[in-house]
Amino acid sequence: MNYQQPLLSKNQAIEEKWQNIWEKLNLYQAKDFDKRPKQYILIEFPYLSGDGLHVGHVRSYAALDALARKKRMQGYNVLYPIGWDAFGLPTENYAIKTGLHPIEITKQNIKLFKRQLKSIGLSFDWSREINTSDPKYYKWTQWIFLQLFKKKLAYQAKIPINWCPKCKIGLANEEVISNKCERCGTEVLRREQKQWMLKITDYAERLLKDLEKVDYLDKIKAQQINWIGRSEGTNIRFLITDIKESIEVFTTRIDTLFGVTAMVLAPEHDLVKKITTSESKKEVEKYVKDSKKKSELERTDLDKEKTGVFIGAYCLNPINQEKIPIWVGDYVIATYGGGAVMIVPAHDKRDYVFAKKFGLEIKEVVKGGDILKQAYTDYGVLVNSEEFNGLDSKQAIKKITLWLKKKKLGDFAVHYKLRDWVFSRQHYWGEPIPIIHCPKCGTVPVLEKDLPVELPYVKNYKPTETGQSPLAAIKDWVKTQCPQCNGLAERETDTMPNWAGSNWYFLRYLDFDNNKSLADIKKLKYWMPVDLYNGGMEHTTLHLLYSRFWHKFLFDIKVVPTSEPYSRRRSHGIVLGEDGRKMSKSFGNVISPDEIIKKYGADVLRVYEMFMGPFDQMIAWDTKTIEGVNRFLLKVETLVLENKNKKEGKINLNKLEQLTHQTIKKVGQDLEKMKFNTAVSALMEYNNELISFNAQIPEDNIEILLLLLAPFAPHWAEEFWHRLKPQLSEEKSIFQQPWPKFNEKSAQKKEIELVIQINGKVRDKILTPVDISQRQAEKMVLKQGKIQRFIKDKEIKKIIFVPKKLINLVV
Ligand code: ANZ
Ligand code: ZN
Repeated sequence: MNYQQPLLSKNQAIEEKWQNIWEKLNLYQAKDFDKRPKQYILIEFPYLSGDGLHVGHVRSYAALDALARKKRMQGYNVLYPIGWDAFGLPTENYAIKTGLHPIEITKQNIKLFKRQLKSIGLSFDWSREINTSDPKYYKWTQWIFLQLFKKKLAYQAKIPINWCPKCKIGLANEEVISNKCERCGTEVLRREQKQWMLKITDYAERLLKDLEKVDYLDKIKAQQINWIGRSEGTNIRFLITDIKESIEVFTTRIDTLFGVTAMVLAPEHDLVKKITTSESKKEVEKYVKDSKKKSELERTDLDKEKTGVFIGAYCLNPINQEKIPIWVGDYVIATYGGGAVMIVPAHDKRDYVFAKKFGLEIKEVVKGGDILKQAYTDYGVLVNSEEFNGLDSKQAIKKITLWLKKKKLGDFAVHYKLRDWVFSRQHYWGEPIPIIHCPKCGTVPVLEKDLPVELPYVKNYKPTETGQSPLAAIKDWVKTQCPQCNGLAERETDTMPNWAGSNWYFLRYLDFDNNKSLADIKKLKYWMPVDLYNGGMEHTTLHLLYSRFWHKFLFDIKVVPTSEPYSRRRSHGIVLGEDGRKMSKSFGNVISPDEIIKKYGADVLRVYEMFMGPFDQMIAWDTKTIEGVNRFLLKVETLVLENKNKKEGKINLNKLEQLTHQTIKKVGQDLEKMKFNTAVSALMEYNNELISFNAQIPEDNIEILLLLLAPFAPHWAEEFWHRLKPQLSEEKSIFQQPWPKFNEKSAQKKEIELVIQINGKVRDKILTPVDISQRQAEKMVLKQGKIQRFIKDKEIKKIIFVPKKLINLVV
């Protein structure tokens, strides 16, 4: 394609020149305790990899950079920091492949990312750079773990975990996508293993409720609400016949209690072994074994056929002492409610299918549908329910629950879908969990003064066949002294998941070299909460929820001053390949920012990514549009360089003023609302209008154009600011200029184009004052030579006047 190279890209040295000057001037350093109002703008720090930056990163970094730059110009003390999310599997896998040490790989990756970020000219405060794999950093990640342990929010449990046989690692539910390992795509298995768990469920209610306090995108809030999954209903106990045990279930529809015709236990339920009769034993055992191979998703998929086996035992319906057969069925989740479900085929879809398949009774107890055809799942009026007949479902739920409560057989209950967080990884490249196992004292925390527990050097990073982390093979690291009894003890060899370091990194930026606490409380008080946090939608139920949980915990132990970490959360859409597919090496459609910068310069890349589409929507890369952006910047260049040489002509100053103030208003407001694309198009329009005057325009207007452009195309704006003012020292940056103020009055239209029609046909247009009256308009119109020629000596029969729009003469 044939395009004109913009001046700046012809000379990349110009971009570098300004980057160096900005660095020398310390323009982007945030100042603790400064009197200006603070503004903490946070972008999710990059997860390091050998592939370097992606144009997807650039979209969100450049967007927040534009905001940070504008806020500085508006007089805010802006903190826009950056660091490295450095622990995790990709580095470890690369180490296994190449034999290089993860520390070495991390160093190389940081170097690569840093070079790329700097080449884009982002206004990060580099003095606060952090790295989660630095022992000085992870000392505090371990410290937080110890506090969680002391408050019993970190505990060990033997649980069925998702096990990736290829990575040889336990995965959290969130890391399993359609029953495949998120990282390598291998089918995930179930396996019992002792794991460290974090009790995020203790915070479920607050994580849900406090969403009211924050300004998150609606879809982000909705995802968190669903993930937490709060559900109100009734807990109820069914006594088992013959033995002194009972089954506890949770139901949201206790109004259907008289319609229960079976009980189904999860295969993992403790009672299954205990109460299965000898006739059913063989079949039940096989069923339980087979179900362990299935994923939760497979088990609960509504479209999959329901399976189950009668275990031979019965329980009693507490409301009428009816004998209820007990089954085992794998669509019941072991870890929700009580791990058992009372089956009401008439009023629940799954139960209906289950009952049809196994010939269970379908007993209608709520009127409203045709249960011969399908389950009736809505509320209605109770029937076949003895003393509760005639009540509507809502009343019945209350009354029946109170009845159960009185008999001590049940009560109102709230359950959450949220589970505790599996916090162990059997891997090398993560924070060691600071725990010591002592044969005498049990599980003992490492003393705080002994933190950090540093990762020892190993030769082989491969997880062991037993599934233990490679740390387990370093005998002299594992062997240690118990801090309580000084006896021989062993270190915990599991490490933390890579979410650990990213849970609290935004706090460390505020006090990155503090060795006494994770951050000084005064600094935290000054900067927190984060004013704006941007990151991917894929992090909504993982990182965003986890970090809110840790923050609330830190708030409870008085380490941080706010109960929520982020006041405002937004999300960017991903950048797809030119073919509309997700960028991926295997599709060969990955675009590196390096190649674009080489071809067009950093500012074209930045402006293009702001302009490509609405920020929160995903969008395909498009070379044509980038050419258009290139031309736009070229036109700015021409305007700046040639305005002085233009002849002085007649300029409609009213129109110019109006246009200027409308643009200031639009660009400012759109930036605040993160409508970057429309802000850029307003700048394009403004630029076109300035050119269209075809005469020399006042320099003020060009200054304003450059000031408004500066957050988007910083190098460009800075360079032309200085071209415009050759006497100005290079140390006087455009970014030290105040953001242009707009004047509402000036932005309002003073003149409009009135359309003149004759017999409904457009014949001419004239400029008139906005508030011109019909009589004045008539007078003006009839004076127009062109109109006179059309009318000649015809009689004007009627005049239609639409204020601010048109006048129509009927002749
Ligand atoms: C009887 C019943 C009758 C139900 C009816 C529904 C309709 P949410 O809203 O998701 O909380 N349930 C309870 N524990 C379960 C488990 N461990 N695994 C699978 N399903 C379980 O749903 C609560 C409902 O899900 C409960 O209400 C129970 O079925 C089922 F006409 O109880 B219901
Ligand atoms: Zn001990």
